[in-house]
Amino acid sequence: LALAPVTGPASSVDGFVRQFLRNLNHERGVALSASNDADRYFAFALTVRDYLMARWLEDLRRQREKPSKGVAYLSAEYLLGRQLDNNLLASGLTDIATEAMAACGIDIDELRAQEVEPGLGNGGLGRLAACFIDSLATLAVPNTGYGIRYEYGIFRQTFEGGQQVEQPDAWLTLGSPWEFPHPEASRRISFGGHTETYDDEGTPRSRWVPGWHVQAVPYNYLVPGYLNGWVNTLRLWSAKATDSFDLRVFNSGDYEEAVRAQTYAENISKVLYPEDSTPQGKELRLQQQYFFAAASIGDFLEQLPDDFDLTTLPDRIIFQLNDTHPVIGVPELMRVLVDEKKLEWDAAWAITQKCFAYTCHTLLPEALEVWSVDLLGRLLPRQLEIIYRINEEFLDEVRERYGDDEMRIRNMSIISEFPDRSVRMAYLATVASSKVNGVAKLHSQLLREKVLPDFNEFYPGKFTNVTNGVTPRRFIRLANPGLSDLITEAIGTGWLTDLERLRELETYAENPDFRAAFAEVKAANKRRLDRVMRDRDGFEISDGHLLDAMVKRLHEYKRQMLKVLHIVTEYERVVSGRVAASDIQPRTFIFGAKAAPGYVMAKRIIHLINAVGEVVNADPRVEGRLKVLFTPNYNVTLAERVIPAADLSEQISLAGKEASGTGNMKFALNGALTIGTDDGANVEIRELVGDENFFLFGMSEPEVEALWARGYKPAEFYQADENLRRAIDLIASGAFSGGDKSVFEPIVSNLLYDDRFMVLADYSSYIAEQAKVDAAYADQDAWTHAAILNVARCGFFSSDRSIRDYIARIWHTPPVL
Ligand code: 26V
Repeated sequence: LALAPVTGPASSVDGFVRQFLRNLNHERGVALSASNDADRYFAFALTVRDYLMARWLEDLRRQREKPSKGVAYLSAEYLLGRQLDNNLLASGLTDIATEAMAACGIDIDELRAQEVEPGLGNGGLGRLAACFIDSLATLAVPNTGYGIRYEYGIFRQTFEGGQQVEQPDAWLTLGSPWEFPHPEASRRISFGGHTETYDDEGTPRSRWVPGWHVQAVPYNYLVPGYLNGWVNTLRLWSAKATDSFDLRVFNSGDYEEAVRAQTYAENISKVLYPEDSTPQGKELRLQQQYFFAAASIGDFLEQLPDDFDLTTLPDRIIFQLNDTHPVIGVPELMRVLVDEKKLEWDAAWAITQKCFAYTCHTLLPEALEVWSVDLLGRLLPRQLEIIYRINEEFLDEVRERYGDDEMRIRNMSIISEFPDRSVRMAYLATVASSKVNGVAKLHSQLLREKVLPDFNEFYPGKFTNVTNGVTPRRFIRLANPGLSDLITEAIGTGWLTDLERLRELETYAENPDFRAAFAEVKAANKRRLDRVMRDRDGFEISDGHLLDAMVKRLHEYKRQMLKVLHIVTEYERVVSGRVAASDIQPRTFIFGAKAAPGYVMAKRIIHLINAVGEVVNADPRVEGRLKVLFTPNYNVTLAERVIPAADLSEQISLAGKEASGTGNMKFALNGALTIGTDDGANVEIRELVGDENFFLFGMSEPEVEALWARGYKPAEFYQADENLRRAIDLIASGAFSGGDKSVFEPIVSNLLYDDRFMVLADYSSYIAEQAKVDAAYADQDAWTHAAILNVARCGFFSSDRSIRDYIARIWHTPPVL
C-alpha cells in the first residue's frame, strides 16, 4: 500500500458542510432534521477536529522519525476553558465554519453554548498550565502535557442564602468530542506491598513487590499551535481497575468486596482536589500524584527505542514539575533506572538531576507540601527508600562543605522530624532539579532569600526566574474581538504571536479618534457582559458605572476582605450623611470567587460579600451609585466576558504573598487599570506601564516584615482611622445580617485581633488610592489614554515570552520548525 499522507477535509465551506453532515450521520447517527443541539455541537466539534488530525499525525510522525529534545510538562491541573473557539482560531477555520453553519441554518452561538468547559484545575496554577501548552504549540516546541483526567473537575458553585454551596461538576456526562481514549496504551501503576533485596548474578539489588495495582488509561487531546500547523498532545490519565483484579473478583466469588475494591481503584481519578486551604495528608491525593507522575514518566520512557542509551536521556526530555504535585516522579524515575534498567545509582542520579526542573508557585509556608513518612512507606515503600538515600547523599555533600553544622543539616534535610517525620517535597524537588524557578521577579527573589536560602547558597546558579504570562489568543483575540480588530486596524497583523508589537499602540494613545474607538470597544464589552449577566444571574450592569472587578480564588491573603471594607466605607459615608450620594462616582463591584469547601473563613467572607451586596443593592439611598454583584461559579468562560469589560482590576494581596497572579496581566492587556500592592507580577506591570498609569497602595514586602517585627496590633489601626472604625462597627452591628451580630462576629474579631494578612494596616492607604481612582475616572479621556498605554506596554506578559524564557534559561530545546 502506498503511504498516502493523511489529508483533512477540503478547506472550503462546502468541504466543511459535507464533513459536518458526515459526522452528524455517522458519529451521532442522526439526520440534520432530527438532530438536537448536542448532536450538532458534537458533529461540529468533530469536524474541527478532523481538520486538525492530519497535522497532528504528521507532527507526531516527524517527532518519531527525527526526534529532538522535548518538554514533558507534568501538571496535576489544566484549567482549559472551552475548546471549540480556540481550535477554530488555531486552525484558521472560524470564517469557513461560521458560513458553513449558516448554510445549514444553524446558529453557531448555540453550538458554542453547548460546550461544558473542562474545569480540571483550581485557579492560577491550572490556568497557567493551559496557557503554557498553548504557547508551546504556537512556538512549535515538541511537548506533551501530562495530567489527570478527573471525572469531576472543580465544583460548581451556587449560593443559598448568600452562602456557598458546592455541586459536582460532571463535565463528562455527555462525553467530550475532543478526547481520544487509548485503552490499548494503558499502563499498570502499582502501590503498597514491600521491598526486598535479592542477588542479581552477584550484584545485590532492591526490588519492589507491590500490593495492588490500577490501570492508567491515557486520553489524548489535540493542542494546536496558532496558525502554524503544529499540534502537540495533552495526555490525561484515567484510573481503571486492572484485569487481574477483575479475575480475582471472578474467582473469589466475593462480589461485593470486589466491587468495593474496584471503586477504590477508580476513585483515583474521580475528583479534583478543591482544597487549597489545608494541604492535608490525604492519602487519595498522594495516590493521584504518584498515579499520574509514574504513568507519564513510564509513558515517555516506553516510546524510546529498545537500544536507547539512557545516559543521553537529558538530551531528549525535560520533565517540568508544575509545583510539587508531580515530585514523587523523582524517586520513581530513580527506581526505574536503578531497579529496572539496572543502572548504577550514581549514573541514574546524574541523569535524573538533569531531567527535572521545578517551578515553585507559592510563598506561603503552609502551602509547601509535605508527606508523612508513614503514609509514603505504606503506599510507596521503594520510593521512600530512594528518597532516604537521596537525602543521605545530599546531606553528606552538605557536611562535606560546611562540616557538622547540625542546625544547617536539620534545616536542609529533605526529611523533617517535626511535628511528624515527613518528606518536604519542595526540598526534594530542589535537590533533584537542574533548575528551580519562581513565577515573578519578586517571587523568585523571595524564594531565594526567604524560602530556600540555604539551597540557593549551596547550588549557585540553580535558581532562576520566569515571570508568568497568559495566552493572547484566548485572553485577547477570543475574549475581546472588538479590541483585537481595533489593534489590527492600527498596527496590522502579527501582534498575536509577537505581543511586544503592542508597543506600536503607544502613539495611538495620543490620537483622539483612536481613544474614542477604544472607549467604544470597552463600552460594547460592558453591554455584552450585561447581556451575559442578565441571562446567567439576573444582574444588570448600569451605564456610566466604573466597573471594578475582583475575580480570583477566595483566599485571606488575596484580601477580598479589604475590598469589602472599601465598599462598606463608601456605603456608610452616604448613609451616615457624611457624603452626598450624588457626589460619589457610580461604581459596580463585581466579584467572582470559589472558596475551598473546607475553608471556613473564606466561606464566611463569601457570605459577607453577598450580605453586603443584598443590603447595598436594595438601599434607595445609594441607588444608581453603588452596586455589588457576586457572580457564582466564576470560571474560564466567565473570565473571558468579565475581563474585557472591566475598568479597574483589583490586585490587592498583602505584599510578599501572591507569587505572581495572572489575572492581573489579563486585565491590563484588556485595558483595565490596576489598583494593586507591590506584590507578585504587579511589580513588573507597574514598572512597564509607569507609575502614572497604575494605582499603587499599601506596604511593600520589607515594610510588612518590619511591621511584623515591631509587633502588629490591628486594633491600633482600627482606633486610628474613623472610616475604618465605622465600617467595621457597621458590620459588627448586624446591619448586613438582619440585626444578628453573631453572624459575622468571627470575621470582625479575626480582623481586630489576628489579621494575619494585615488588612487593617493597608486600609487607609487603599481608601486614599481609591479616591484617586474616582478622580481619575471623572476624566474619561485621560482614563482611556492610560488604559491604552496599559495595553501597549504589557506585551511582555504573553505566555509566548514565558515559554521563550523557559527555553533559554531551563529547557534548552532547539526549535523544530
Ligand atoms: C495552596 C495552599 C495550600 C494550603 C494553604 C494555602 C494555600 C494557598 C495557595 C495554594 C496554591 C499554591 C499553588 C498555586 O496555585 N499558586 C499560584 O500559581 C499561580 C501561577 O503561577 C500564581 O499566579 C499565583 O500567584 C499562585 O498563588
